Amino acid sequence: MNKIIMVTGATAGFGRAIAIRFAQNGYNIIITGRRKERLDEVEKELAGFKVEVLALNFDVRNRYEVEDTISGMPDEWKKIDILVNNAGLAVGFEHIDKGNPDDWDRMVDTNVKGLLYVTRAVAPLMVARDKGYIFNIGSIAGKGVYEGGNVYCASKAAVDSLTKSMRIDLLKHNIRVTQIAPGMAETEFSLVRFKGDKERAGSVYKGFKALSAEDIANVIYFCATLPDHICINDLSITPTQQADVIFNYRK
Ligand code: NDP
Ligand code: 8X3
Repeated sequence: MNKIIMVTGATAGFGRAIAIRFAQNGYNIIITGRRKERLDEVEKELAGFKVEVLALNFDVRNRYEVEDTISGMPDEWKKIDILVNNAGLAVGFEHIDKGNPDDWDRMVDTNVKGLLYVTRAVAPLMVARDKGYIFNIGSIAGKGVYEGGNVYCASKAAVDSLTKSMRIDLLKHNIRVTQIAPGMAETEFSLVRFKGDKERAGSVYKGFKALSAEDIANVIYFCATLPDHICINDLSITPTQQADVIFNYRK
């Protein structure tokens, strides 16, 4: 019986790369996302690896949709070995006095509440089997702050805090919990943050070699395949030319 991994936000970036990395290694995959066409494309791509794929089209911000969709999965898919809470985004870059509260809602609702809703639906399935592994995708922006990062940084600081707390709560159930905190990685992240402005998004990654989605997928695969008694608690991963959220060397 193949192991099962569920990856939220698998229609792009880290989520898609993580799904592919685990499919290459024989895991059955549950992928989720809002964009149905993209989900269908990734589903087809994964089927090429001769594994089972379940594509779930929901918005992590919608608590009832999350609960109904996950509780409605066929029983054989409920034996989730690994959950990757990856769906998330930054929207906007304004100073706090000029920020758009709609952008703030999107970030808090997705990065914090969405992660909680999915965890609340999946963790009991792991507790019932007394095993499991949860990865939360935080950010180095959750460990330090930068100008204009305000609400995004706060949402990722919440992920940092929740990860530590979940590890304690799930300790007696043999469930590993790891935070992955990346620095700058070239995905659709900046395109979303700058609301479709390709030039501005592209300029974020100029003059140095950014991380790729595959880099993050490889690190997660490494953690997940360590012996069961080892739990990597927290990993900050930056490009070599990025020291932290402030210092970044560009040629
Ligand atoms: P992408 O924009 O490339 O991918 C984001 C994914 O999240 C998409 O699949 C998107 O799918 C999904 N998503 C967003 N909102 C929702 C929602 N409400 N419900 C369901 N799915 C949603 O960005 P990344 O791959 O870079 O980002 C993945 C995670 O990594 C995020 O949590 C981000 O904050 C974090 N991160 C990114 C870094 C970077 O530099 N790229 C660095 C540090 C952390 P869809 O739109 O189809 O719903
Ligand atoms: C994204 C990383 O440094 O661009 O979470 O904020 S950073």
